[in-house]
Amino acid sequence: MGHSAAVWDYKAATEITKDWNGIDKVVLRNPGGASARVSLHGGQVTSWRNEQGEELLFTSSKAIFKPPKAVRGGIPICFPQFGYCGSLEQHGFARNKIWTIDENPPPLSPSDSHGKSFIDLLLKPSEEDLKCWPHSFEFRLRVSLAADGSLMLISRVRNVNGKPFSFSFAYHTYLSVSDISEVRIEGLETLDYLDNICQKERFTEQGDAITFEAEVDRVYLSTPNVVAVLDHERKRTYVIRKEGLPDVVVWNPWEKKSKSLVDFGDDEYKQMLCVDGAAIEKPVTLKPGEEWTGRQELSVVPSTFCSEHLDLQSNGF
Ligand code: TA6
Repeated sequence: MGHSAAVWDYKAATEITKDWNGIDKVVLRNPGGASARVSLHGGQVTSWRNEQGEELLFTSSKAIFKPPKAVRGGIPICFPQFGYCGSLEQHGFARNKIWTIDENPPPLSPSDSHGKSFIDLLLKPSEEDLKCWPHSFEFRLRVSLAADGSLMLISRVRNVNGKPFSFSFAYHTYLSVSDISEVRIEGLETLDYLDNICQKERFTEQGDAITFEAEVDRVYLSTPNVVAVLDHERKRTYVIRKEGLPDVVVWNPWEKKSKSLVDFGDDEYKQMLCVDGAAIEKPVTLKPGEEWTGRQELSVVPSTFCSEHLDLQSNGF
């Protein structure tokens, strides 16, 4: 590779190829050898690797790579509806659509570009979409990989409609973990959550970190902007920083639900955990011309970097 960081040509480090369905996919690289892959099918991040080439996102060995169905893994985007909270199909239609590359996006702050490999994608509703969700929008997604290997997703949804509209949203983030029974989440203690296993009944989380010994399908409410997922066995901590996303979805299908999913291996629940920055409880409402931004940054720190240092109370960015 022979590039020193100083002259690393980030633009050249962004490669566009085609997958076997002939759909464009983008590969982002950084000077240290980390990489990320983004498919234009759903604007879905399908891979995020560290400098050692280790995959940090889970993808099922049974995943179906046949559009329009979203691939079981990576980071599908739930928009304009999370789950079945509305009249649309589960998690909305954005994850099933073919996005385009946005050659001339409205500017973001310089720190969102400087020293990063990135790609800008755009989704606009088709005639078909407008029939089931009659609201004109422009959804701009920037995916960027920084020199420290962190992965940032910035979504900007603009209302280009004549009337206000509301939507819910989630970055459905499939994290790869060593052994789910050894994983804990810090930052959601004592918070209320809606339990999707109990008809969305509202409960309050105990005072301790969240651990896993059964199916979990919850939406944590009014969460801090930093949450940590500690994978002791891999001595790795995922740090999730977010903005404009008050809720956090936590999902592990465990044994029984895993068997009901065609594109998911029976035992794969042991190696994955979904922790999603989301806006669900209070849907986002945009007046004509208004724009919403939702940011989620994923980074990995060694587990020795214990949560006290993570300042889970900080405002994220
Ligand atoms: O909360 C996560 C969730 O809504 C679960 O209920 C489960 O259905 C999961 O998403 C996966 O959804 P999918 O439509 O991708 O099978």
